[in-house]
Amino acid sequence: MTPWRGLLHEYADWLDLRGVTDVVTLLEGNTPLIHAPRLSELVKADVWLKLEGLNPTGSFKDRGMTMAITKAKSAGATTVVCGSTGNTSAAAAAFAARAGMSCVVLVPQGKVALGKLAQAIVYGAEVIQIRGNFDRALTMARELTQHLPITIVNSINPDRIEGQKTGAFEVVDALGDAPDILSIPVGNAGNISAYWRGFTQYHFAGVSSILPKMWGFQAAGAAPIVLGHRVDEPETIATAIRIGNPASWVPALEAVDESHGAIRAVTDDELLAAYSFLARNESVFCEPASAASVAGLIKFGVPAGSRVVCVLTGNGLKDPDTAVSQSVTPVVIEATMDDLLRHLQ
Ligand code: AN7
Repeated sequence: MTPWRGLLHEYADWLDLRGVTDVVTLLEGNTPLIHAPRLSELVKADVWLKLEGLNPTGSFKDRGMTMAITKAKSAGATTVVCGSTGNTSAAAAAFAARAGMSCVVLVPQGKVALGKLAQAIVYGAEVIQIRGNFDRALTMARELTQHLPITIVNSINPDRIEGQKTGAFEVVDALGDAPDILSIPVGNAGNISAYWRGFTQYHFAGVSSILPKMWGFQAAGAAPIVLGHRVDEPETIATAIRIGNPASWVPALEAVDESHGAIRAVTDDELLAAYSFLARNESVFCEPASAASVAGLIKFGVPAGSRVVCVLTGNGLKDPDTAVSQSVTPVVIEATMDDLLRHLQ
């Protein structure tokens, strides 16, 4: 077996690699698709989990970033920028460092999970916290490209979506066909659009016999697509998807319409219940936003016996504050066997 060479090499025949001279990769992709026996039993379906938290920077963003940074570098760019709720900035910082490029990230002050902020800083990006939310950060990142010679690597950059569609390829490659339902958290709505592109591309090339229904889930406090209007002050514990005006709103709706899917909302309580369920029952520690895909299945149910893939977009270690604050604080005892036995009895 030849070792995994990263997405741009492995899926070269399926990607638009025009103009690419030098591939920037951290050997992203090839993430596990694991069966979820307890969740399957709970929802009476055959549920699988795509562990995107096992990418090099701990989220699915690496798929789009290998492509975006590769293309930017090939085009001669030396600096990239993104607005981010955290994961995009971690991935941009890492791939930019690998490419020898500078990276500027704009993040909402106080609303980025600690691990993600740490990543962007340690990878050497210029991290700027703004007194505003993600939507404002994205607007500023876009505007910055008018003032400085800098390439934007948010998902409004088409190279991002092109790279992220490989998630769908891997699902089909692992299962031997597309699932009946693909369940996925929705924030800026790039990933649901990217998966749909991947599934349709494979299907029309004859690789899969079916197309999945695309089920997207937003956090109830940040659910513009569900509500049908922009949310000016989005709020949710799942800071990754604390987004009120998704850039890929239109393609996401197309994916849902064409696939006969839906975008619905789950509350923070529902999402946190799914987050704990996954950790305790499937030994999968994802970040809160990722659990929206599972919370949605539990809340709305699925047709009996269907095959479902939930995309768990990011690693639970990214957000230690939520993990700890949502759990019982570990007890402290004297360092004696008496105390230990007393506590355990
Ligand atoms: C873990 O990092 O928007 O619907 O700036 O980090 O494609 O936006 C992150 C989004 C889901 C939503 N799960 O995906 C960012 C950012 C996790 C995420 C989403 C994000 P999109």
